[in-house]
Amino acid sequence: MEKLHELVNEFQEQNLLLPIWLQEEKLYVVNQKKLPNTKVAIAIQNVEELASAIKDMVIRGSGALGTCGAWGLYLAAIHSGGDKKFVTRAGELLKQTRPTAVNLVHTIDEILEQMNGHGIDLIQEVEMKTIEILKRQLSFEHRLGEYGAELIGDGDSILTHCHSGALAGSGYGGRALSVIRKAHEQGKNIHVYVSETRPYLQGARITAYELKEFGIPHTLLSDNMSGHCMKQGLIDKVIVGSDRVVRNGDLVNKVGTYMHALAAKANDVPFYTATSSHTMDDTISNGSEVEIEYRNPSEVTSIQEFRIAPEDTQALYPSFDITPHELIEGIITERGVIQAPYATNLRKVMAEEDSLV
Ligand code: RUB
Repeated sequence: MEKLHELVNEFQEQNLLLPIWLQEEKLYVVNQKKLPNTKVAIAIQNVEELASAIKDMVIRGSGALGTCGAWGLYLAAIHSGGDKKFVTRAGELLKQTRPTAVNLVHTIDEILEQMNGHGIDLIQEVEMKTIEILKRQLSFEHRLGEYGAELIGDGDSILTHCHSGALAGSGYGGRALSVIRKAHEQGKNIHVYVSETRPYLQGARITAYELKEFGIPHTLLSDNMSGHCMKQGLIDKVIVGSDRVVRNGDLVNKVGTYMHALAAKANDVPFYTATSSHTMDDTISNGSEVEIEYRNPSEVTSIQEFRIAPEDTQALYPSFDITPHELIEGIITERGVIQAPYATNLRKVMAEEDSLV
């Protein structure tokens, strides 16, 4: 049986920016809060520490949170003394950390549902499933990247929002940046506009960092500039990631996505989301049913540690928004690019899982 350590070695030999990995029975997580100025990984010894790292945004992004689910249960399994309930409780704890990225819940449920053994069998089962999930997630990035890159023409300028890249995924390019990275590797001359993504600055700090690492030309914009740049003809396409896509094709993604999609529609710029089948939530029929995650308003009144608003200024921080499916030109997945009518076509493509994956 292949061991997780071997898989990590294999990944480390590829040109990946891994957000999380295993070393001597500890997990190491790149502290995304410190990027781009410092690249430092913190050691995680148990599931409680992993849950805190997720809540505290040390690691984030829907693909990476999915893999955290698998890594966390593996960590729990090796400390469980073969007790299934211990692993189940760890799954429950992790599920409560961030409510929006559905990948986390899907991964945990997938492992828990297949757990039958006890003792050493339990550890092996969780390890095998973790290996399967990690390989699958990475293969999704390459495949959706290839499908998405077909939409990109030589000379295109692409706007992306937030950070949908390697460190938010499995190390190649997550979702949006997998598409962009493939197009770049195919020799297409592309330029990426990066919206800074207030208040947490995922775009300015992490997307710009990754694009620099990949050698892809890019320009940083503050979030309020996209409409103007589209009107000026500077942007040919918008490609963002996705924290969740619901049954009718409505997209849940980082707050500000909706605003870019509206500007794109008004300026005839095609707007795409890059996602995977594991980010589809068929328990929800449309975006209005999704409960929006609110984070600490102090992140709006300050930029990192620097206060920008007067003391006692009230602020609001909805962390995600809903982009209605009417604004979406296509949903890029590892099974191809899905187009409207989404309610029908998403269902059709999801049902074809076995034949396509
Ligand atoms: C998640 C996040 C964005 C990405 C999703 O938010 O980064 O929504 O656009 O991209 P947070 P991906 O930073 O609050 O975790 O689909 O690659 O995860």
